[in-house]
Order: sequence, then C-alpha cells, then structure tokens
Amino acid sequence: MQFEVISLFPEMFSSVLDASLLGKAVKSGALGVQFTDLRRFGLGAHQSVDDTPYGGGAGMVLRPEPIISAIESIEDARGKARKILLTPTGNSLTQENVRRLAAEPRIMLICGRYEGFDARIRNFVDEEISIGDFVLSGGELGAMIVIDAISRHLPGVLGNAASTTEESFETGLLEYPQFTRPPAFRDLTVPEVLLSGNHERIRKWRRRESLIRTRTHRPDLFARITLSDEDRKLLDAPSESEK
Ligand code: 9D3
Repeated sequence: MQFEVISLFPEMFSSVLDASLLGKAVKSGALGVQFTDLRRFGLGAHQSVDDTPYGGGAGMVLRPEPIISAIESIEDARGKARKILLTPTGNSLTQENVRRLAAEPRIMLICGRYEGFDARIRNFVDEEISIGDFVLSGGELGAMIVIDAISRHLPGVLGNAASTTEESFETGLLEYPQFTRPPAFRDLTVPEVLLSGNHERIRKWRRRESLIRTRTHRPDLFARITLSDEDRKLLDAPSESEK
C-alpha cells in the first residue's frame, strides 16, 4: 500500500511510522508513505495556505488552490490515488471502512489545520473521514490512525493473519479479558478456569466474558449480534465465582 500524505506538519508522522509494527511494514516494503508539505504550494511571497472565512466568524479556513495544486502535482508525478479528506464532518472510520480501504493500491490522505477547509475542496476528493466525535487540532493524528488501522490488513504486516479477523469489531463482540504470569499479583488472582487446561471450559468462559462485556459496555454492538443457543445458556449461567 502506498500512502500519499498532504500536511502542513509532515514531521508529526515520523515517530509513529518509525515505531514497532509500522516501522517493520515500511522496512519490508509492504507500506510506503510519501509526504507533501502543503506550504510548498502556498500562494504569494508568504506561501499562504489559509484566509478568513467569507461571511465572518472566528479563525482561518484553508484555501482551495494550494490543496488542489498539491493533489494534482502528486497524481501527475506518481499516479492516481483514492483521495481522502480528514475532517470532523466526514463519515466515521469503522473497521468495515478500514477493510475496504486496505484493498486500494494507493491512498491520499489530506490533512487540514485551522478551522477547516473551503467547501469547494470536497469536489476534488473521493471521500471524507472523521475518526470520532471529538475535536482535534488538525487531520494529522487522524491520518496516522487511518494508516495504522489499514496497515494491519496488508499482506505480510501482521505475522498472524488470524489476529485481524479474531479481533473485536471483526467478530462484533468485545474481547475477553486476558491474563499472563504471575498467577497472583497483590491480591488479584487469575481465574482458575484459565489454569485448568480444560480447553472447552476455557472457550465457554471466554465467550461468556465477551458477551457480558459487550452487553454492558457496548449495547449498540450487542443489539446487532445474533445469539446462538449456547450464547443464551452462557448468559443465563452463574459466573465462575458464583458456583
Ligand atoms: C468541530 C469544530 N469546527 C467547528 C468550528 C472547527 C474545527 C476544529 C478542528 C474544524 C477542524 C478541526 C481540525 N480537525 C480535524 O482536522 C479532524 C478531525 C477532528 O477534529 N475530529 C475527528 N476526526 C477528525 S479528522 C480531521
């Protein structure tokens, strides 16, 4: 996957792309990220990229010309890409969107700053994405999240292909609690079932924990799953500690 990033702050990306999984993906060639500093396409002696909003209001808005020049320059040099504008008014980033985008060969991520974009920029992109209902200072952190989430789906990036499909949001359930050594930490012990070696008991315990956690913390996800007969039994059963 080749990403093209347009940003006024490309230096923000270096630590994220150098670290861990993404660093390895870049080294292996599975992931490539090229940066274009929007300032290069700024207008006039001051390479201006923003201006005050027509109709008044606080703050500054990104002008269309620098962004459209940057998009056209990148596509002329390196070919077409799926063009995504990071904006708080975009469609929510979901695991379904992540999977869909992971099948693209090239993605352009356009990061804004200030109070937003001139609305005419929308006519030059394929989609608009928000990473959630909170206000960021710009699109860069959103773009990094998009790159991270998509990269996990690229061939050869995660050693273990099962780990992407078994995760929550792919199964529609939150994950069960995990434990490792030591068996007792302070006064907190690992559930006995996990030390039992009984794989059927362990499977049922994990399924029940996932179901209960999802029902409690994410009723929206819980409403969308179809419970099996076993699931209903597990939810009715007393917990390990009540037995
Ligand atoms: C919602 C606030 N806006 C109304 C005055 C102004 C505004 C504030 C901050 C517009 C853009 C931004 C910068 N945010 C992003 O570029 C952004 C973002 C976000 O703020 N939340 C969730 N996802 C994203 S993706 C890009």
